[in-house]
Amino acid sequence: MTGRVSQERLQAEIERFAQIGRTAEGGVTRLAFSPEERQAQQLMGELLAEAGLSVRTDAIGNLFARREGREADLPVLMLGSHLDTVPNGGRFDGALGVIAGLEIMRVLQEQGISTRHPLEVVSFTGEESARFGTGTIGSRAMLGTLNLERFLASRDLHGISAAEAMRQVGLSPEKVTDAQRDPRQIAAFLELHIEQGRILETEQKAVGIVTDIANSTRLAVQVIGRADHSGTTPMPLRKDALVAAAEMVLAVEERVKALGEAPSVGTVGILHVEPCVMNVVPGKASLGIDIRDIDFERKARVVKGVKDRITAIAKQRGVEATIEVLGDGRPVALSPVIIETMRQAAADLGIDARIMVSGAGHDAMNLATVVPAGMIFVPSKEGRSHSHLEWTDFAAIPPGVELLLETLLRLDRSL
Ligand code: HGY
Ligand code: MN
Ligand code: MN
Repeated sequence: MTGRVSQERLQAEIERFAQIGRTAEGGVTRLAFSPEERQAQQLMGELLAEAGLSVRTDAIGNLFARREGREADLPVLMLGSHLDTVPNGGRFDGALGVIAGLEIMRVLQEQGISTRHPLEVVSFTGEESARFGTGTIGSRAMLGTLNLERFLASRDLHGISAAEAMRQVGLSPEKVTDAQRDPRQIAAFLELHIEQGRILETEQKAVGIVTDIANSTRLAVQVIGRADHSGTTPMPLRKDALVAAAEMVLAVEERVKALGEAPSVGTVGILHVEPCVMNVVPGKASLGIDIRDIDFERKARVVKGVKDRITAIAKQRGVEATIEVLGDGRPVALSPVIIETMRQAAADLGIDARIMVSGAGHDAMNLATVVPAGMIFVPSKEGRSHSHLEWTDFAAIPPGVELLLETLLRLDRSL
């Protein structure tokens, strides 16, 4: 049976949350631990409370809303995603998954449906790595797998540490360990998300059922050359950090293509130059590199190839290069039981589903290491995401939310 969720309500909430951190171009900027993220969490908490749930915020800033079940001592069925975004990002990435949880709670309340398991809607904080170079902060803090010391010391573009950013929005970094939860409290985790790719749109499929989530290796590279006068330094005598870095950027692309396969991707998303003035040969350059794959060993081969090239380029150009590994995530397989439940539910509901992998990282990849986890995708227009042009037709959202609801109800009966 479909037709339970309200497309109008989903659209209204997506448009309402899109106003929090709205940019001039119509995108959204709600960075991790920013006032905008806290404002969105606060509003979501109020709406979930209106839907009858009891709401709390944990020590790292995750929002949890609980709906009691008939068997209170059962572990919770958890669903949700994140409300933070990349700078000038889209209104669907993350927010859709939390708003879908709100919509499902509203439907259960309206239809007087009770469940065996208690349910929890979660909005994890800091899913995007955009601000501090490491992502899925809230879900890893909850699972106790976040390197707290490194995270709290990490700094954003303005030199603000994560600890300071937390204090600025009323959170206490010294209490972050209180966020840890015993995974045995969680029966399963479900996340609805936009695909952020082109497959569903190209193949005209209504939803994606995710089997695996790619994970990333993130490298911070510092290139130290020698700042010199741009007018008086002959070319053969230069130690130009930016030219070396430029060669390294091209080497990332070349090594991924040479050593990887279709799911292998590599991106240099950050490049800083010092002193960044036209009459000085750049003395320093720093790069942020993101390499991903759904195959851990293949990703490791690509990462080694990139590191070797960086070292060779530095040697050849007489500059120094240091490589710091910010993160080295293992790709994750999602729960076969949940995948099968979703596949069967989609067939029964007449929702055209496509089994697929996720090139993007999600909180589900952390939950999946300790509890049964599943993900559902809805189409992204032209695959665009992490851009103000991110779009999903509102009519394309209900099938994903219906499938999420039906999967939740089936897991409630079967787990
Ligand atoms: O970067 C990612 O894959 C996700 O969008 N946070
Ligand atoms: Mn994202
Ligand atoms: Mn996301």
